[in-house]
Amino acid sequence: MEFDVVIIGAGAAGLYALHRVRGLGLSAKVFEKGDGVGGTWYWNRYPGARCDVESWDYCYTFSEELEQEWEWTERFPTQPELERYFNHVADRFDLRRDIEFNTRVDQARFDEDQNRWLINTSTGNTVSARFLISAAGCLSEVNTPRLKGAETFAGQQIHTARWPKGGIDVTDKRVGVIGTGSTGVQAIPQLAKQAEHLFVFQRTPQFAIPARNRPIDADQLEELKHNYRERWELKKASPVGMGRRPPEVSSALEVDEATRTRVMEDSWALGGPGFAGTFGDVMTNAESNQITSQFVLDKIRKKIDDPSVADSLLEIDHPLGARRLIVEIDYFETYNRRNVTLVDVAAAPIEEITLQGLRTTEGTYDLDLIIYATGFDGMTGALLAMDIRGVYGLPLRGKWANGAGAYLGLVASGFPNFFMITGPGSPAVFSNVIFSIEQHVDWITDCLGHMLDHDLDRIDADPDAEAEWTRQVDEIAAQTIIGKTDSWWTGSNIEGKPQGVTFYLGGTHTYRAICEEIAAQNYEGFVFRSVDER
Ligand code: NA7
Repeated sequence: MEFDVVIIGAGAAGLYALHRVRGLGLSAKVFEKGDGVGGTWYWNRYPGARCDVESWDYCYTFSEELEQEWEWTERFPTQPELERYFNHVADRFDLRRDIEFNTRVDQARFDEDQNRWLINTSTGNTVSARFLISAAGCLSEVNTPRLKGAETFAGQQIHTARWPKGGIDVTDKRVGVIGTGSTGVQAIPQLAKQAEHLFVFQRTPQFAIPARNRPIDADQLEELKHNYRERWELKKASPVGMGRRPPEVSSALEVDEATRTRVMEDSWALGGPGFAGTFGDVMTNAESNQITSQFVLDKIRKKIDDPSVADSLLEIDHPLGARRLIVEIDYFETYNRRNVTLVDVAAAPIEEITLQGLRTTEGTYDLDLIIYATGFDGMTGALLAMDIRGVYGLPLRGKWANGAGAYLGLVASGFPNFFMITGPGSPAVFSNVIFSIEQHVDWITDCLGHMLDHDLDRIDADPDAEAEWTRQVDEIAAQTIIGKTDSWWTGSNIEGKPQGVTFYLGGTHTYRAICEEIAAQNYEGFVFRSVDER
């Protein structure tokens, strides 16, 4: 089978890419390894799973009709609601007929002579395409640590991103959760309500801000719908693609203590991920960060009854925002329940999984179910899980052996006609990712339109332009607190992975302007070949 475009993945990125590519009159096929659409929101079905970006920001903006007809029901949408949304989008834009479900892309090779990509799938088929677009996702390759003895465990073990559709009944079960990142923090309060006993194995305590989730009533919905276009302008001007206004105080240090406290109280009362922007310099000024961090620690401590548990939860070794700020609902209060035990596995590391449960250096825990809320091989995991080969058979795994990068995060030199949506070198997950996805898809499809209009049949990135872009990405990351703190953002959660921030931290508004400028400058830094040169 031959297509103009093959798209990998039917999540938020793949669905929109398919819609736009069709608009160019190109034939397209999407391969999706799951049996439904939604990507992240298809896979992450664990109890409590919800988006920690507000529904009115975490949605497509490309269709005003879609905005007007879809009715969000909560400030932070749950996984089922998001899965319904993406299914609605797939149906509304008639996308399903070009999606092949239950099909993984295993290998993609660029055939120099044919100037086409040859794509092998898990169903044993090979198809060819002029253009290949990865919409494989930044958080789709799961990370399950290889713990000694895991294969001997008599109970059930599951990664949160592989939670079964029918759910898991934890009633009367002794449940262990490994991991207290965004996922663990969402799942733990829900699991605690049902489990006979819940053991939480925490290695690194983290900051978490109350979500202050709430239903959206009819009046608010009306207002939201009325304001979508205004929010769109705000999102475009925002460094993280969110439709909220910039902080009223640019630095915690430039106001008196009373004002500072008032601003922090207001921000705390508002809750949600915007807390990192309480002051304009929380992420860049150590003193401002310290003041804000201390405020949060004091607030959280008041929620926890047992002071020693509070100590374990609050011995945080990094500045606020240096790891992805967690948004929580009833998380800290959950440790006041009698059926919940916090186990500090930094102090007493996990030694092994046994037939009956889990053993740390200080104790044994009998368990019926072990839940790995241990995250993902972010940014590059899904791309490198496939065997992607560019010119002269160059493997992407080889190109990125010492660190991943691509020109604008869109095209990796040596991999012609291959675009990455939210690839390494773009703002990707350091933003309202669905808004970044739209920006990438729009840029890519405009670029394809340019190629069609000008009889160009190949695009690649100039290696020098790519190297210079990666240098800029690194330089900006080195100036931030993020680059100095271990987390999945720096790849430190995956053994053997090259360390470093692989996303552009200069702000999505700046990034968008750069992408637009480069396109306007005849796609400076990209190398095209015209049909006549073949
Ligand atoms: P994260 O944020 O990577 O969190 C994973 C958690 O699992 C974190 O607490 C880890 O501790 C812990 N972990 C991982 N391996 C181990 C082992 N071997 N032993 C003990 N604890 C371990 O993933 P999430 O799924 O929560 O969130 C990912 C993103 O999804 C999030 O940032 C949002 O963007 C949505 P560690 O911190 O490494 O000590």
